[in-house]
Amino acid sequence: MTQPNVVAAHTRAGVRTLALNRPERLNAANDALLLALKAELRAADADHAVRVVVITGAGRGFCAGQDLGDVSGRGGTFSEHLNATYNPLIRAIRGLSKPVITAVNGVAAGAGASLALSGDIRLWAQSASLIEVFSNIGLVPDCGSTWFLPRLVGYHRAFEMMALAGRVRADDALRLGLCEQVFPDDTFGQDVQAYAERLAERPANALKLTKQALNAAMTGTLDEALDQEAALQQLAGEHWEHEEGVTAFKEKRPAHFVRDAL
Ligand code: LHQ
Repeated sequence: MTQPNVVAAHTRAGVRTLALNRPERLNAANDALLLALKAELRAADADHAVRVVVITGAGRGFCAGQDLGDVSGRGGTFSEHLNATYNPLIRAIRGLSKPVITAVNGVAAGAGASLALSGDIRLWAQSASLIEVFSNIGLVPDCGSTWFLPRLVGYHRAFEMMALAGRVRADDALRLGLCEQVFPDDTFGQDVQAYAERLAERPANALKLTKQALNAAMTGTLDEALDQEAALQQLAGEHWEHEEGVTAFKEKRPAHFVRDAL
């Protein structure tokens, strides 16, 4: 069962918000938090009322990475730890059939930085920041940072960020493509909810297939992408969302993509 004390969940207007909830540790991750977050993601994926998932942090931090007070004595090797907890979580986010927004309300460090980058849409508060902090403690970046970051900023800038563990602030993050939007701190929660609700009104099936296509295209060839697009377009074209979109266009009215069944 999910422990509500480590991940707080609520749903409004098709948007399920999952707030990492260890604010006194800047939401540093322990096993309970990681397992709870993964369980919440699985539940959100299965729930037809949920059209968008938001991951954010309670308090002034987003996520300070692995809880360093929880490492020694936990048993297992580093790679076992990653394979058992963090990696399934990152895979769950990338594989979720619904858009995931990472709403970065404060500092995102280490595995927390990877988590911040893993969303389909990344929204930042003005005071948020990201630190590839791993080298400060003699570790290599994990949880997908070595995959996400060079694709966003190129090899050289990624290496510099990882080697020097500098803090990237919101304006630079926007310029570098680490986030899509920056909102003021004092309206961040409302702005994220409004953005997510706008996304929730989009055609869910088309977005699911788009996410699938983009994820595959990130590692494939043009030939593979063309084949994949043709296959997925067939599925999209047979879905009621397509008919609704075309009908709405012809009738010069907004399309209505929210129905009980997908
Ligand atoms: C924390 C943490 C934290 C515990 C802040 N743990 N308490 C690693 C190992 C194994 C396998 C899996 O993968 C990984 C991946 C990783 O994530 S490695 C990276 C681990 N994270 C870090 O090294 C970050 C450590 N934290 C910091 O560098 C700073 O706290 C940052 C830059 C995040 C924020 O600095 P400040 O805004 O100045 O806050 P603070 O340092 O005062 O922290 C506030 C409190 O949170 C403080 O507790 P206290 O009781 O003194 O108020 C910190 O001890 C605690 N905290 N991060 N990761």
